[in-house]
Amino acid sequence: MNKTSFASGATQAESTNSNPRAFDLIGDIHGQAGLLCELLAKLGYRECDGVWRHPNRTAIFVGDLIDRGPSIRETLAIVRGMVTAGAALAVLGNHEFDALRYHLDPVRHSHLRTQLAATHTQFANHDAEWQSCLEWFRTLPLALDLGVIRVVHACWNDAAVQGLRVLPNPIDDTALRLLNDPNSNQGRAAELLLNGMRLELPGDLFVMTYRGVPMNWMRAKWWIPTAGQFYDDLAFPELDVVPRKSVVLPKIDSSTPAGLFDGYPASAAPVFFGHYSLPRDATPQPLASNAACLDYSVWKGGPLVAYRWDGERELSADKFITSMAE
Ligand SMILES: [Mn+2]
Repeated sequence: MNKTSFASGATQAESTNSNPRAFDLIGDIHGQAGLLCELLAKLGYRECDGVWRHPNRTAIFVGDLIDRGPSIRETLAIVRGMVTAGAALAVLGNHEFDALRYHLDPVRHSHLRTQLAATHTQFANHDAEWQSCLEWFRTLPLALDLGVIRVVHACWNDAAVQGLRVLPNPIDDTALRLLNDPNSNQGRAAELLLNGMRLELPGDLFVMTYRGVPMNWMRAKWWIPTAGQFYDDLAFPELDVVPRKSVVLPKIDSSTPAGLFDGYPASAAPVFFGHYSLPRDATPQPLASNAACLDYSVWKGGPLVAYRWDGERELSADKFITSMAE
């Protein structure tokens, strides 16, 4: 079994570009190849022999390439072509992981069929190509630590990243089953990196989703230390926790998973992620000096968002670049 590092950057970060401080981080695409081409062109990438490249920069995709949009095959062809050619890096998104586990056991994961519908429809007469894409998903790391920056689909957590380093690349079926087991350490780590931090809400608190459905858990701002915060100040995207301002999170104690609720240290390398489907009309900006989300709901008509990183430790709102549907 090939035990190359699964989640570290050192062995994953092989690109033909020798400039270690010129990365373009690109948010969740969800099958919007037109917006992707427009964004790449805006960033100065050009298509040459079928591969989009920049002469001295590397693109990094934060995952969620598939599902929902009209041109999923083309999106995968572009991104995969860039990664294979060394013009880009990519991490696994929860949608790619869901595709892998669905195909491992379609009966057990029949609830994922709706989510995968657009992808399956568009690959309906291209089965060999889809199988090949699934094999490629197995080669994508769950996290990239390049030293100067970090990239993950939803949430960076040191312990979770460390715990997944020993897994094989490509992910074999045994490793996939482990990642899919919610009771294994690897399963919990994968859930955290791919779907982010969830907080169960105490008592009769609930969150109202944008669909008007009340839920007793919420996605939370993992880059902020949670102790002493109100639940409604930690909801992300910002939703109303009902009733408002009623419960403060308890202090971290020995029963709290180590490192989970400590926030993302201000001294750590900038971290880039997607996943959170932020409001499409929001102005892209960093969430902290060293944390930026690049998902502004492209699947709901929002912009495709990139961050042009040139070595800065402190991220800046003027370095977000977007492409928008007409
Ligand atoms: Mn996602």
